[in-house]
Amino acid sequence: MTFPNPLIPGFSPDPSVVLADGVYYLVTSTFEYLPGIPVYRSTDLVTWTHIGNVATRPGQAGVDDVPTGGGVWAPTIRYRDGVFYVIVAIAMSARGCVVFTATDPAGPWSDGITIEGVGGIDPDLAWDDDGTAYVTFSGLCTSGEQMGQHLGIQQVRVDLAAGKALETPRSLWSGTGLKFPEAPHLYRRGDYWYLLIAEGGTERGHSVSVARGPSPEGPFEGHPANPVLSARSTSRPVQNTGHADLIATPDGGTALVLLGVRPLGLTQSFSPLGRETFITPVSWADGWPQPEPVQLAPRAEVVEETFDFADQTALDEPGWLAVRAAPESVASFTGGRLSIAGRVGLDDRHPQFVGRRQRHLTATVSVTVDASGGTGGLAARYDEDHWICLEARGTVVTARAHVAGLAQSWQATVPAGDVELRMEMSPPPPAGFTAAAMGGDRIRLLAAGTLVAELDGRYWTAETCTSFTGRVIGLYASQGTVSFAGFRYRGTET
Ligand code: 6LW
Repeated sequence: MTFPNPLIPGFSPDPSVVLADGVYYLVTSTFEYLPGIPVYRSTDLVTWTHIGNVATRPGQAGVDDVPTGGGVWAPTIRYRDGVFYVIVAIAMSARGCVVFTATDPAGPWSDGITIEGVGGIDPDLAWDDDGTAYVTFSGLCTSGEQMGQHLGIQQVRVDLAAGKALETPRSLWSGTGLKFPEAPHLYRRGDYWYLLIAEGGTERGHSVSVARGPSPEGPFEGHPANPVLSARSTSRPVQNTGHADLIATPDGGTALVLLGVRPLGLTQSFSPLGRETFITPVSWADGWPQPEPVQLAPRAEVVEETFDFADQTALDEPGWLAVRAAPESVASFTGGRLSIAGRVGLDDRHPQFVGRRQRHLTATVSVTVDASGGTGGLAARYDEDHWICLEARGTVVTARAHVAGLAQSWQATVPAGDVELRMEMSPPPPAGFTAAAMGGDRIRLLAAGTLVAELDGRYWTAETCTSFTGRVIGLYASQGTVSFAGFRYRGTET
């Protein structure tokens, strides 16, 4: 089979996928954003629909106060006896390792039960023939002097209903010696149990390694040719490939669904859309999986989305996100418009912002805004330290760029009443030893059709922000009440 790549573009890290009764379901990480854990559905592993989210109600994810970069890390989705399970670590939160269940993956999902005794990240869930449930995870010290130290791949047998580990964690494997052995997944195939892991860290060293053993508890023997996949020290267009999950393809083969980035510029340095989901075919030799290097194959399509806020269900579409809050708690519908009451700026950890993932390197996003009663407009953010916006207030529009405490602004005057704010993103020029060709994407900020600022997007990328997420573009207010008549997104890779 050939696949489009990225498979799920834009802010879609740590994918996990399951096949249930002939249908594929895929989940990814969301960190401090809500709703948490998007669920994508496909019947052919090629075309995916975002059908819902796991954490849609207050308290399920418990990310209201997590530090930036914390929250929902690396969910695993599995299916057994008519029930879907999502197991996930809520990092830097008391929620810990949580299991959600649902009979319909579109939701609703359960409130989630914490599994006591799993100390780490990236939990996987697997069952052996007699129904024993195993949680295999990446041991990580989360407090004290050893905080942040990786302890290798560990495992516990668990009682899922009681939310308890049935033993103290056992060490399974520490990988080949590359840093950060993490993202374990455990599978049975033929006579072996396979333990797939990521190593090398989630940046350019990211790699996939595999071990196998006679039982889910091991002992595990590593593949002599590990890592079986890595883009490190290559010029491949898809870098950071790792954090993978194995899946059977519709034609009877195997594929690896995994995380990668698309770094732009002459030196392949900056990835505007963050970590995305890719897929690559896997062959089997001597009982070992051998993934092919990940190919770049963007879909030749133009995606156009228009949200008319006269339709009060506009925010029900599952792709809307807000920061440490549910989108519907940030915005409301009044007078055929979406209105946002602003209290704090975009540099706050709880901004009044609702947005959507930027999913294409070439994208135009625009809104129609009335800022006669407040301050707000259109923003693109990675986190509270890294964002850009077009901020309307009366008849003045200010373009602002914030990067790690550095700030710059540009101003324009616009007519009173409704004004169109627009951001245009496009890849850098393809060649030439120039700052532009070495940089990130080009970002143009326009108000009422007039260019207010043009920026090098390198400062809002996976490599320059530590927030683990991607670019989210949307509407915000920082003071008073700002109303929006519509939101338009147009994206293409061609
Ligand atoms: C995730 C770890 C990783 O838990 O990054 O890329 C962490 N892999 O496995 C956050 O996404």
